[in-house]
Amino acid sequence: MTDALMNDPSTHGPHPADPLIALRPWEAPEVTSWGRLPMNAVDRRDGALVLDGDWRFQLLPTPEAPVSDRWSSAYVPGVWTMQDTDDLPQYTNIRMPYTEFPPQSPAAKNPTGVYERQVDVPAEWAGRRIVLQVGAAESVLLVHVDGRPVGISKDSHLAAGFDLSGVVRPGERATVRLTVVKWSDASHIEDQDQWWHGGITRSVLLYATDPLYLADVTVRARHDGDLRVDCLVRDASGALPEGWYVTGELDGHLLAQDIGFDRANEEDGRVSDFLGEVRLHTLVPQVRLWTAETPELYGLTVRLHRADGTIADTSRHRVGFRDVEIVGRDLLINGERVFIRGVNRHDFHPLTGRTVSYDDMRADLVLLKRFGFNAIRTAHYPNDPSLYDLADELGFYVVDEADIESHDHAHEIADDPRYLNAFVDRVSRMVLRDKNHPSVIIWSLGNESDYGANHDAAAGWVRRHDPTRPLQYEGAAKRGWADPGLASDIACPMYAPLEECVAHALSGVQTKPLIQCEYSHAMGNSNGTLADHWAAIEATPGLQGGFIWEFWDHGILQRVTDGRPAGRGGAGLYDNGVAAPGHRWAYGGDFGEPYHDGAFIADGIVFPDRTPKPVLYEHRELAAPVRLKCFRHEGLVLSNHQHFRGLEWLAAEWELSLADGGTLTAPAELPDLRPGETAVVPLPFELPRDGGEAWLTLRVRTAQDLPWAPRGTEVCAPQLRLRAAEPVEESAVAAQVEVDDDGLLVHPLLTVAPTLSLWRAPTDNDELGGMAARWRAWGLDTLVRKPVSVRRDGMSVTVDAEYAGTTGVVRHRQVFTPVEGGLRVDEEAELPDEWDDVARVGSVFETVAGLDLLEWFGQGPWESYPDRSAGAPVGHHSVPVDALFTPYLRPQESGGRHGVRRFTLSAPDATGLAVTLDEPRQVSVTRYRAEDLTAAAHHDELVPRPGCVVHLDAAHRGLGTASCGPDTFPSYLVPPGVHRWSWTLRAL
Ligand code: IPT
Repeated sequence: MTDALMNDPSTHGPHPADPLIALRPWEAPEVTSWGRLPMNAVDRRDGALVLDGDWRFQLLPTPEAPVSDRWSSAYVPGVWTMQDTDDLPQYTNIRMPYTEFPPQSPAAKNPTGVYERQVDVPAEWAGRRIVLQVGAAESVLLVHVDGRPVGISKDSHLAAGFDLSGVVRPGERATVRLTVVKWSDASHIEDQDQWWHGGITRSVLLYATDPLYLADVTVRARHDGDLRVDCLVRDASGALPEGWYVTGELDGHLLAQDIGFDRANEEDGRVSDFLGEVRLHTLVPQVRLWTAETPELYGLTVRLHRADGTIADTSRHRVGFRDVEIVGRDLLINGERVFIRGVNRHDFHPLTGRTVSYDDMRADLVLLKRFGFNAIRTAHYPNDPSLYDLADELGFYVVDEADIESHDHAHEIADDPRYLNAFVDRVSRMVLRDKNHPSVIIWSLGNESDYGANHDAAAGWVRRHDPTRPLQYEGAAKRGWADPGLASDIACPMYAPLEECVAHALSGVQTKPLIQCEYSHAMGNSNGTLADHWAAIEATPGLQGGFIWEFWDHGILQRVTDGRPAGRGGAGLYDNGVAAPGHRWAYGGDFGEPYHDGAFIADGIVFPDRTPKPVLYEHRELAAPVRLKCFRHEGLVLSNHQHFRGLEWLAAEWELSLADGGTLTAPAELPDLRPGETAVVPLPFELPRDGGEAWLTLRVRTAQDLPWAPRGTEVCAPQLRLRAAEPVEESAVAAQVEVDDDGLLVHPLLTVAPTLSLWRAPTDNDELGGMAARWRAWGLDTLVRKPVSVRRDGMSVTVDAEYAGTTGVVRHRQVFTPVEGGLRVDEEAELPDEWDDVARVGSVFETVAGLDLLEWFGQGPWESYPDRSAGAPVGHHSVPVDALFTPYLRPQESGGRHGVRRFTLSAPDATGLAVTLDEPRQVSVTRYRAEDLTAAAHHDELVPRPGCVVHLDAAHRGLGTASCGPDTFPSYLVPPGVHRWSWTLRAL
């Protein structure tokens, strides 16, 4: 290639002779980069030219296809798969979207985006070192400036810097071309369970430094106040000038140069001047420690001076003093064994696909804080840099995970020497970028990539470079939770059955903290048994928590009309978890992908618009910083269940809920308790003699405005039962109960009479766990009712019926008895022994239209199920019927309320019906029959019925997490045999 050709910005390229193309770096795993600057922890965002915005763009069918002069435009940062190209998002979990073996990619179809724009290089930058930084590009980035090849980078989730000092001229205009190849050798190690995209997903910057610059700053801040700052100084000329020096200042307090460090390096007599290394040091007296509960940060400024004292470069850091260590089988933060209440988080957005703004990330973390989370695993790659700043500031423990997942070809790649570079490159660059964040407490080598020599190589690098943090890797841990020789300091299984975890902790052979890297799979209506997990974790030394899978439902906002992603224009076209009319949340297959993994991408604790799912309230309660226990008759026992702080940041109020007497409140004084301490406090209320069942709740709220919650935000609501319900006998009165010839109740408020239901619209857990298939095989979804006899016995009518499935018959009896103001229904169903695990046993009926408000006494107000009800306190609740339903992306059983004692369903004019149950029961009131939900694939396909579909369940199966992980526990199953339940129905 001639110089003239290379320098001509108008050249249509990449020219075939372009070395960046000719080398075919997209199928060379050994090539992780070329011309790329070393990663470091100096933040250059301040003062940089931000090159975000519309770039000239064209999408080529392959990287070698000629670039034409037909440009469209694309927004940077952004993926082209969400921006009106023909290359649409595709979702696969484990399998690669193509059949080529690593390191190959599809030769004939490899979408390649060419981004180009002019940049005016500021004239003031004359004499300075000029760097282009591409925040992230997937999966291979090729950089040209003015037609000249500048560099190559791989790793779709880390930035790449390129020195343009000799390439661009200050005061002149340069043409920057970023070519992004979608499929490459690197795709095989970026096979994470998420949408496949192509593009530039984080900001592009151009910045300048003095020729003499801080190449890196490494901060070590220990919990004894010891602060060490290692600085790496470089000069663009290669040789360092004479006389430079570095100063540091921590919140106004000057750091000293560590002479010992200089002396230790003195051997060749030239020390720091030659090596460009210098260490600053200080000891901070009475240091305020950083923890997730107390995210205390100090401001550090590092200045690099020229010999004449003038400042050549400055780097600012926020420092958190804290220690992480493993002692025995405990992970300790500042010497304390902490519980890890974590979640796995992807960089996801329903409009951009992958690009997340600072405000988005802040909203994610604020929400997690409000719901009691204290930890994040950056599944499965380094997240956007701001995430770590926010985690430092708001208080989260972070497991920082490298961008390595070779799921489909895990075994081949883990030991493939061609990929050795990539493993070490990805892990080391993550560590170099994120090492100064106090929030990062553990490094992770990646996810689901088997275990091989490549992992050990990367682990070796980390252990040497950063001995201050443990590292983990699930693929290694799985070879033996206690084996000290493996590349994991944590036993970090995924979806391990709770009993196995407990058994390991009790076995006497445990050597490492057990913290599940993934557990409690949140797909659809899920997260059953979370409370059982936490009861075991808190009671069992050796267990320290885990990371729920996962934060997001990755539903992409899609226009139903043309099937395309709504993209950035879709802002505001969703509300409360639901897409606006004409739109839906797309999951796998919705973009016509030939291979996909369906709704498995919708497995988060929040909807795609970050609307919380009911499980969050469960989690919030399980993480409660204040707990309440009865203490005989002397009063109540309050405890501080935090690790590091008192209760001074909280305010509380007592609430007494009486089944038959409304709700009383009284101010509460929180005692001064250190972590782990308890105090006995007197009962705040004289319990009235009347009022029936009585529950005492402590509503705990934030006492001041906090960075993550305004004052008054509820933090938890621990509850105790003070008095049980008395059984009520409803005696028969002289009145008529009307049933038709088939024995079906005729009632003016019901459009469909109560019948037996054993079926629920399968949840994702029911489907993927195989339960739904069994239920269908038994015919539970198509039971055929056959009346056997209808007998009048005094005032009562007894209706016997049989419900036939394909493999058995249920005998069902309903006895209707008139009672004061209405009727009582006593029901009995006998299930055959073979039907040993059904979804529910109960009654279902439908009401007239217009009954739009549900008011109940029982658990609530949010959705709850038998194995997910710890966060739904008993009380008087009132919710519009339409708001009871949780709009899971793939319709399924939804909207249930556990522990309901009685309810009314009313119209605005206060007419309606009242139901009283014999015991606290699972109840659901929705606009949909189970069959409506079963038939729909997306929420927008559901057509609400005018009346309400009401289920009253004698027994309802737990939810479990069987879509990926253990099913619910046996105690939450619905057993065969006889079930009995009674209820009364009255008109209001
Ligand atoms: C595990 C993956 O690590 C995670 O990315 C996600 O796919 C999750 O499962 C399920 O949603 S791997 C699985 C094979 C246990």
